[in-house]
Amino acid sequence: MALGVKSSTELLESAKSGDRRSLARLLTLIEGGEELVLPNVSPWTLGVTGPPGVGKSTLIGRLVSHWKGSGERVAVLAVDPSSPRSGGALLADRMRMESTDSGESVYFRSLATRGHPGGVSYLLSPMIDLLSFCGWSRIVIETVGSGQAETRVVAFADRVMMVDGPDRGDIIQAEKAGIIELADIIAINKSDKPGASRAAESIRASLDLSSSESVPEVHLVSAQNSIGIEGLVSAIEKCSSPPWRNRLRITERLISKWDSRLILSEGLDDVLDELETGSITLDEALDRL
Ligand SMILES: Nc1nc2c(ncn2[C@@H]2O[C@H](COP(=O)(O)OP(=O)(O)OP(=O)(O)O)[C@@H](O)[C@H]2O)c(=O)[nH]1
Ligand SMILES: [Mg+2]
Repeated sequence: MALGVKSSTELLESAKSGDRRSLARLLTLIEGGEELVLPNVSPWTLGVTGPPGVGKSTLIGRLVSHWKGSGERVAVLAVDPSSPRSGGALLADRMRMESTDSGESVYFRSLATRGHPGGVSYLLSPMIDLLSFCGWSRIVIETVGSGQAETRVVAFADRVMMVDGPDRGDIIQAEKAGIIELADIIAINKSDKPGASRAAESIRASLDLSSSESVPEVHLVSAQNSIGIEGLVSAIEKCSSPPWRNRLRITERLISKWDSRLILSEGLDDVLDELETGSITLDEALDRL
C-alpha cells in the first residue's frame, strides 16, 4: 500500500520519538484496516462512559491535568457515535481538551463511528497498542454511554469509570444498558448541584442490593469546581477488576471483533439476498460467511 514518502516502519520510528503527525497517520492507517506489527506492550487504559452532558470531557480534563503534573503522557481517544449533536459536542470537547493541552504530554484524537458499518470498537485494540508503544502512559477512551455500542467501546479499556449526573433517570438508563456491570468506579459529577449526594446515595444503595461481590466505588465530584478529583484519581489508580468483570470485557471484545468480521465479510450482500428470499437458513448464511 502506498504510504507517500514514509513506510509504516518509518512512521513508527518517528511516532515513537514524539512526532504527532506520524502518530496521526498511523492511527488513520489503522482506521482504514491496516495491520501494524508492534512489539508486545502493556498499555494503561481507562474507559470513561456516561450519558450525554454529564461532564465526562470536563472530568477527563481534570484527570489529564493531574496526570500531566505527575509526569505522565496522556492520550485521549474520543469515540463519536456519529449523531449530529455529538458532532458539535465533540468539537467543544476538543477545545476543552486543548485548554489543558500545553504541549507534548497530551494527545487527543476522535474516532467517528460514521462510515464504519462494523463498528469501531475492534479498532481500539490496535490503536491502544500503538499509543502505548509510542510512550503514552495513560490512555483514556471517552464515549457517550447510552447503549450496547458504547458498552463495547469501554470494554476495550482495562478499567472503566462510569460518570453520571445528579439526575437519577440517567443512572437507571445506564443500568438498563448494562454499562454499570462493566464499571469499576462510578463518579457522580456536578456535586455542586442539588440532588448529587442523593443520587450517589441511591446508586450506592442499589449497587449494594444488586450484588454482594466487588461493588464499584461511588465518588461524588465536581469537575467544574475541581472537587473530589484527588480522591477519584487515586481510586482510579488503585482499582482492580474482579475476574468476572475482566471476563465480561473480554467477551465484549470478542463479540466486537466477530461482529465486524461478519459485517465486513465478502459476499454479505448475496447472502442477505438469499436470506430475504428464504432460499437459505440463518445457519447456512453464517456457514457461508
Ligand atoms: N455545574 C456543573 N457543571 C458541570 C460540571 N462538569 C461539567 N459541567 C458542565 O456540563 C456541561 C457538559 O460537560 P461536558 O464535559 O461536555 O460533558 P460530556 O459528558 O463530555 O458531554 P458529551 O460528550 O456531549 O456527552 C458543560 O456545560 C460543563 O461546563 C460540574 O461539575 N458542575
Ligand atoms: Mg464529552
